[in-house]
Amino acid sequence: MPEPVTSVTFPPAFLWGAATSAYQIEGAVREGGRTPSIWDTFSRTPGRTAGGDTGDIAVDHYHRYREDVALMAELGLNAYRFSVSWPRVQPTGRGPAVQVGLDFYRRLVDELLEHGIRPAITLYHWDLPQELEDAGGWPERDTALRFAEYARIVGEALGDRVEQWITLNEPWCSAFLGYGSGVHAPGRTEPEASLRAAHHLNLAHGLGTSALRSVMPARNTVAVSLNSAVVRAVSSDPADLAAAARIDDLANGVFHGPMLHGTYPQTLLAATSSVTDWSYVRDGDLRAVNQPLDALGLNYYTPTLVSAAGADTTAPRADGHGASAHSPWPGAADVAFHQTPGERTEMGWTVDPTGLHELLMRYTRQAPGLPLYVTENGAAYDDKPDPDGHVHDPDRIAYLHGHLSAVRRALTDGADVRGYYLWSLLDNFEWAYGYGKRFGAVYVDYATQERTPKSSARWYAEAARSGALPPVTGR
Ligand code: IFM
Repeated sequence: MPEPVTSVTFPPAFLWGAATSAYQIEGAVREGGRTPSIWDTFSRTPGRTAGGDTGDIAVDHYHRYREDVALMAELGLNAYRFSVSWPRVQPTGRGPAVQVGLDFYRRLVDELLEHGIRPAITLYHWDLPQELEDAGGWPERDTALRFAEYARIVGEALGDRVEQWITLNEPWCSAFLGYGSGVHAPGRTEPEASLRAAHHLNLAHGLGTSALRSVMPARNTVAVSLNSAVVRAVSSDPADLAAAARIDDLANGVFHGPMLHGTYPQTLLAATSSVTDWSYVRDGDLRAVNQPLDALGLNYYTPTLVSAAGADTTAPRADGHGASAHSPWPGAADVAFHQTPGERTEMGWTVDPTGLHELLMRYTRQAPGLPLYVTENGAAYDDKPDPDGHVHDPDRIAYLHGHLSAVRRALTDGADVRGYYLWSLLDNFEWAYGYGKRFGAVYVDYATQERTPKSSARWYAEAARSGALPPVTGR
């Protein structure tokens, strides 16, 4: 249900953006000296992605970036969050950069700036160079050191023209879907390795932040984008509350603990002690991870509902992170996941804007004074053009209205939210789901690569233009 419109409008400086990531949109995987990332390898492995889909062509943004920037300008967006492909810039994950790769991003940034759109760079959105995975991947400490070198290279090349920087996107997915449940690249199912990966992603964030700051103008900002979970218990039974606290540690505390407070939660260390001894956390690591941040990025889609494993509940079981015989939650075999009641998107994720408000207020309390950005929020629906070629997506409009209303309510309640990036600008490669799930505000015909703004894109453009939310129509 959309929240009622109030008289509160968004601040004039609010960023109305859209987000994408390199492997999901660029294509051109063999051009300019780019080498395979773990997602190239994973998606080419039979059975790993729906329909065997890969990002080989994706939506061909590498060749069509000018058209895509023009589209953003036409929609009146004033910010664009994209990621740099590590194997396009530093193919082996070590050593000197490839100029052609850096030049692509320089051209993209210049095009954005010419159109008055503020670029925000994410350095790592899951496309680890395959050579680094062959050397052990994120469970290995060296990968964090390699990331810092890569961060310095990109910071040096683009720090003069890009002010907003994000080290990692959703490290939870990299660690626990990549090395735990295996539904993401590299597809490993090793609980101990997933916790090692989490620590080395934290270290990469800290070392990368320092590397960026050592080469960039002081005015630039550095943040991280976390998919912090809004974890709710099915009841106030102490066992269910304990299950929720356990998942909160594994989804949130494992990253924001060291990043914001310089420590892992004691409860996390205790709950995972049968899986790992955490001996890879070396002296000085937590200080290195705990760099002061300029902002925090939050990605939100749906809340997470849990109970104690044996709880007597009728809520259907699902954790929303894809089918696997292996759990992405190390040390939490005694927790059960449930489908939150209510309307769902094409991903099966429940639409619940109250979770976004809760998340923004949580970090307002937990990190007072730290500016917040919603760096991803959006929904997949089964969009299709009508006979006239128009794509009407009133459900997405309602989703955006509900979630932007929640942002606005958080602003009223004192959260310092500076901007919102809709996921996603374009329909694109939705990882293990392939091209079957459409998150774009702009429809892409994958056969012709033709772009058609959906009605939600027009709705969002009007919100960006006016700084207030138009009503939801057409449902
Ligand atoms: O498509 C992804 C994105 O890459 C990371 N956050 C969630 C999105 C939707 O699943």
